[in-house]
Parts: sequence; C-alpha cells; structure tokens
Amino acid sequence: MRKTSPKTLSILGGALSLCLATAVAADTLQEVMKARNLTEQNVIAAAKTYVPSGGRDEFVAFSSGGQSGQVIVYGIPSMRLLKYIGVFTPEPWQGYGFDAESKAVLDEGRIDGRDITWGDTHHPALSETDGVYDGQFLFINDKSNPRIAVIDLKDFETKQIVVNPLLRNEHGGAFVTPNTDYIIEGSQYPTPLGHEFAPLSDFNEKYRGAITYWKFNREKGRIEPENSFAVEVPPYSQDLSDAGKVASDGWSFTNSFCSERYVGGIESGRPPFEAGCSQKDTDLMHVINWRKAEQLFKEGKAKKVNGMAVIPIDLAAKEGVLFLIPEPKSPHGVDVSPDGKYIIVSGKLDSHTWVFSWDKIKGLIDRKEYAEKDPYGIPVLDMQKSLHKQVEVGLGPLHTQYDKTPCVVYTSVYVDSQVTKWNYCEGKVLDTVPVHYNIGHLMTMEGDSREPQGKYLVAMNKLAIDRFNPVGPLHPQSHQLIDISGPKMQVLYDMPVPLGEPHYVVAIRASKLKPEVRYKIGTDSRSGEQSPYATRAGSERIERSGKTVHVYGTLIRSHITPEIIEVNEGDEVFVHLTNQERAQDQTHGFTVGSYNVNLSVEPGKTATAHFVADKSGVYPYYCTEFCSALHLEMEGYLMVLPKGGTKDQAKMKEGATYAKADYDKQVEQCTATQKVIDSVVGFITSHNYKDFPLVVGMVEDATDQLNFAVGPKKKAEDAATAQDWQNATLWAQQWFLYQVKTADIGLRAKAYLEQNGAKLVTVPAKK
Ligand code: CUK
Ligand code: CUA
Repeated sequence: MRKTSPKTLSILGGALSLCLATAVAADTLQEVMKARNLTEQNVIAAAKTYVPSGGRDEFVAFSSGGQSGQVIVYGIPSMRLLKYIGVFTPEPWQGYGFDAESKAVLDEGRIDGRDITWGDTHHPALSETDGVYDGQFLFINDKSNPRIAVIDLKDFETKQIVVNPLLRNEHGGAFVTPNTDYIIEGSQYPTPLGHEFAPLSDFNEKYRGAITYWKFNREKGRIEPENSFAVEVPPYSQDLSDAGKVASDGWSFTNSFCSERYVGGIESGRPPFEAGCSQKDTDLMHVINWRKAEQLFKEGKAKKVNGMAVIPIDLAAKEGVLFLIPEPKSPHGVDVSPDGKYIIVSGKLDSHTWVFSWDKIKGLIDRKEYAEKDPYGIPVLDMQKSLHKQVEVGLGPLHTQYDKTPCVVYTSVYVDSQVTKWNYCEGKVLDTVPVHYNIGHLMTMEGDSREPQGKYLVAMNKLAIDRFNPVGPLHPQSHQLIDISGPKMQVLYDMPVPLGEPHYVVAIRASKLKPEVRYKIGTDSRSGEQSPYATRAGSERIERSGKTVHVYGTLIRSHITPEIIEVNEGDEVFVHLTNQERAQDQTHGFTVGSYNVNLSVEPGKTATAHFVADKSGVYPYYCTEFCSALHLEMEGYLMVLPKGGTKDQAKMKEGATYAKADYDKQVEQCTATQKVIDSVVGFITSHNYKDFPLVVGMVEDATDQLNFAVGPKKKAEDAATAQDWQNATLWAQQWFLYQVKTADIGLRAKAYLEQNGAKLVTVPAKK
C-alpha cells in the first residue's frame, strides 16, 4: 500500500483549513449584495462577465492603443487585459525597440531619415480567409505617420512596418480584402502625392488623396511593396474604407468628408475648416473596382510616384475603376454587410443612417447610367437610385456593426451617446441603450467579417467623465461591454483603458488563435528566422576584432553565461543571448544599467543588445524577469576598462572558504533532495500524467534540469578527489541548485495532477 507522506498530509491539512475558513467567512449572496449595494441587475451583469480563476474568455479582442502606438489585447466577456503589443512605439517589457532585432523593425518605419517612435493607431484588422477571420495575422494603421504594421499572431509580435510613400497621413486603414490579398490604406488630409511641395493656391490641381492596396504575401507573412499599388483620388479628404465581400468582392468603398475642397485660414480671417467642410448637404463615397485597378497595374499602366505604382484619376475614371455617390454630410463609417449586398454610411451631421444597395449601384455602373461627372471627370451615380433606405437612428451616427441575426445592425450615435439597434432590411429601429459617453466606434464579435458571431458588443466611448476614480485631467478611455444576445441590449461592464485613445477594436473567437509557447532554439523572433547569433549551452564565447566585441551567451535558470564580460572603453559591444529553456513562461530578461539595454528573451529566442561602451566603469548586469528562486543571482559584471588600463583588472583572487566538512554537508543535502525528487517522480509516473499536456511539458523541463545536474556533480566529485574542497563544495552547491529546480517543477506537476483528478495507473515500485 502507498503511504501518505508527511508533505502530502500537510498539503491536505492546508486545503482543509482553507475550506473551513471559507465556510466561516462566507456571506450569502444577499449579504454581499447588501454590503456592496448591488442590485439584482448588477449581479446578473457580474455573473455574465465573470470568468472563474483559471478560466478562459470566449473571445479575444485586439484594440488599437491610440496614441500609444501599441495594440491592447483583452478577453471578452471578462475584459481582462492580456497583453500590450509594441507596434510603432518601443515597449520595454518585450524588449521591443531595445534589442537590435526589433530596432530593425522600427527602423522600417523611419520617415525622411527620422525615427518615428510613436503612432496614432486607429484601425486593427484581422486576416481573413474567404471573408472569415482565420487568426493568423493582425494589421494596424498609423494615422499620423502613414504606416501599416504586420503582427504575426503565432507570437503576437510586430514583424513589419511599411511607410506609405505617397501620403503624409491616412485614416482609411487597415482593412483587408476577403482573402487578405490586399490591405487597404486610404488617405485623409490631401497633400501633393509623393511627399512633394505645392502651394495651397494649387490645391484643386496638385493636392490629392490615394487609396493604397498593399499586397500581402501570406506565406512570407509580409507586405510586398513592389506588388502593391494605389488609386489616385481627388482632394476630398477621404475618411474610412471597407472592402467589399461576397456580392461586392473585388470592390472597395471609401467615404470623404470635405468634398467641398475647402482650405481654411482662420488666422487670416477666413472661416475655419469646420465651416467650409460642411457647406454641402452631401459628401462623396468612392466606389473602387480594385480588381480592375490590379489588372491595370499588372498590365504596366500605372505610373510611379516616389516608388509606388499609382493609377491616375483620369485612367481610373476612363477604365471603370473609380465612381462616386453622394452620401450623408460629413460621414464617418462605411460598413459593408456580411453578404456584401449593403453598404451602411452614417453622416455625423445627419440623424439618418443611409443604406446603399450594392445591386442598385452595380446596375447603374453596368448600364453606365451616370448622373453627372465630378470636376475630375469621375462618374457620379445618382444618390436616390443607389439607396435602399434612410433610417433615423439618432444624432451624430458614426459606425455600424453587424449582428449574427441577418438584417440586424448596431450603430454608434456620438451626440446622443447611445447605441441604436436597428433592422436595415426593413429600416426600423429595434432598441437603444445609453453609453457613457460620446461613443466612437463600436464592435460586435467578428462583426465586420462574413460571419458575425453576435453575443457581445463593445462601445468605445470617447469621454469617461464620471465613470471611474478620478486620476487627474487626462481621463481614461471607456470601453463598455454590452450583452446583445437578447432583444434588449444590456450594459454589463465598464472598462477604463489607460493607454491612449483606442479608436477601433476587433474580436475573434479565442479558439481560432493558436499562438506558440516557445521558439525553436535560436530564433530571431522579430524576423521569424534562425538567428546567425544563436548559441547553444557549452559554446558560449567572446570574440573580439579590433574595437568590436561579440558576446555569444546563454540564459537558463539561474545564470547568465558569461558572467564576466571585459571590454575596453570605446568598444562597440554586441551581446547575443539565447534562452536555452524549453519550459513555458521561462522568460529571462537582460539589462546593463546606464546603457539603455533591456532584452526580453523568451524560451528559445535569441536577442542582441548593441551599444558602445563609451564610459569606463563597472556595470552589473542581471536578469529582469523573476524567473526562479535564484533570480537575483542571475547576474554578472560588464567591466569597461579605462583607456590605458591593464588586462588583469577584471581578474579575481580565489578564496578558500570551504573545507571537507562543508563538502560532505552539501553532498548529504543533495542525497536527501534526490529522495524527494524520486518520490515525486514515483507519484507522477504512477499516474496517467501523459493525458495532461501541461504536465508532460513540466516533466520534460524537470528532466532537463536534472540532466543539468550531472555535469556539476561530476565536477564536484573530481574536485573532491583532488582534495580541492573549495571548488568541490561550490560545484556540489550547483548540483543541489539543479535538484531544487527539478523538485520545484516536479511538485508543481504533482499538485496539478492532484487538482485535476489524475488517475493511478500503476503502483509505484517500492524504493
Ligand atoms: S475613428 Cu479614426 S477618428 Cu471613428 Cu475609425 Cu476615431
Ligand atoms: Cu532569469 Cu531572472
């Protein structure tokens, strides 16, 4: 029979007393509601968002990080933050912008030779296959510095940044075509294309917008600028875009808010932009046949502007690439329905939302039935003949998202601070719910794809005012989670977002995401390739050539190899570190103080710190992740020798602190620890641990750690044979440390098996 060990008994005892304590301290639900002043509605809302400890969310949301230039990842319905992804801005925790590899990514985003270390991110877009989210890639735009970034969802890291060579700013990106062939990026404020100068007096003639179609190579996971093209458009101040799908596949839509082509000058007595840009009753929606434009580009008919292929307006007009339709005044969103048959546009200065019919638009185009031509010769379709319905949804409607139920949509209403649920087929309002306050975008689960999932809606509110604990004049943003599963919408949760103004969010069913937990050893995570600097344990080295020093090092619990690095003042130093861990979440960091160095080296990754050691001194370096019990000991010294210094300044004097008795004591401890390990191994292997993938990983990790103990044990014994008690004791200590790590992981695995009902499969052999 198996004996219950004293350790197990004490764990059981602990659990038992915890149960009793809970029973004593517990309140009834009624008591909690009373004490916290909660209504039944509140409690239902709480229960709908609560994810128990260790549980998972059903959806994962990717939010623009606004001015932070990052992406915020959170779970729905819990609204728990999961990650910030560094995109256009350095992010120290991830080492993004601090290791040489990610600096190369950020460098792709330089403009006119200048580092741009922030971004005004607005619209994230998930990659699609046949119009449905596939969970592979995320794209996001930078409005201020016209750029698009590619994030690989295998590791949630930014892989590429492309700069738009035509524009000085943009807004209508990132939106993907249904198979992610292209990522759309539309201009905003008109400028001469190609970063040129032209006087404002030439506004109508020389200022332009452009809708760019960035070619995405899915196999490579990168945008190919050489296979990308743009369609030139008039200086109408384009706003948002969306790609057609199903019925309207091959087309895209972009609206505009200043088709007046007005230029302000308030300082010289002219009426401001805001007045001049809202004179007309309508603006103009751009309807673009991108498939046709692609064909013209492939036939070599595009002209090159600052290296980018551009289909000029006259060619676009002549070849049936570009059409215009009057749309509600100062519109914001343009949202294509899941079947591609309707395009919903809201005018900020109109209380109506307009539903355009793709069938009608296509009919007019096919019959070449144009109402007129604009000043640039672009065919303009008749508004009434293109419209399906106009529906009054409230004051200041902006964006629309689609429900799982056909014909049902949700529109954000900025001035009225509400979400309106309505039926666009029949043109009737179904429900409204107040939000707090002044909503911008809104988002339903996979709501801009071909298969919206319904269930939840997130309202992205511009003003938080009285919703959260005050934190000074700059308030957090407010994301409100709304239950849309029933006929009446219900606000469930207010989440403050304290990292810039998120404009848009997309959410995907969590089961579609399959991120990896470790890299193949030696991976440069920023490029996704094997790093030329990958280093295996045992081949660590320092190579010098003139004034350049390359350190090839490794990281593993709990030491950095090498531990002493000696360089000369003025040397250019590269420290390449490879994390040898296979265990999940065993990330090590690396910092050298005063040199602005901070790496995040996840399991398997190789990252490089690059700096010029221009000031002599003694610089401790260490691991910045609390990775193990001996984390603080994960340290070393960078010795920057003063000019004219001598080499042996970095040498140490050997001490002789330990005697035979110390060695014997350490060996005794090792022997006792081995017994603990053996009993844990006995427990694990006698259970069906192979049915628990997490435990299988832990067992692999524990086995690694125990194997690492072999070398130090041998060195200890050899030193003991030579009666070098100093080194014998220290190596025996190292042997013990590996045992401790083994036991630590083993006990975690054992606890996991116990908590998850592992079954006994064999009786462990008697020791
Ligand atoms: S957004 Cu960019 S101005 Cu409504 Cu898409 Cu906020
Ligand atoms: Cu590695 Cu702390």
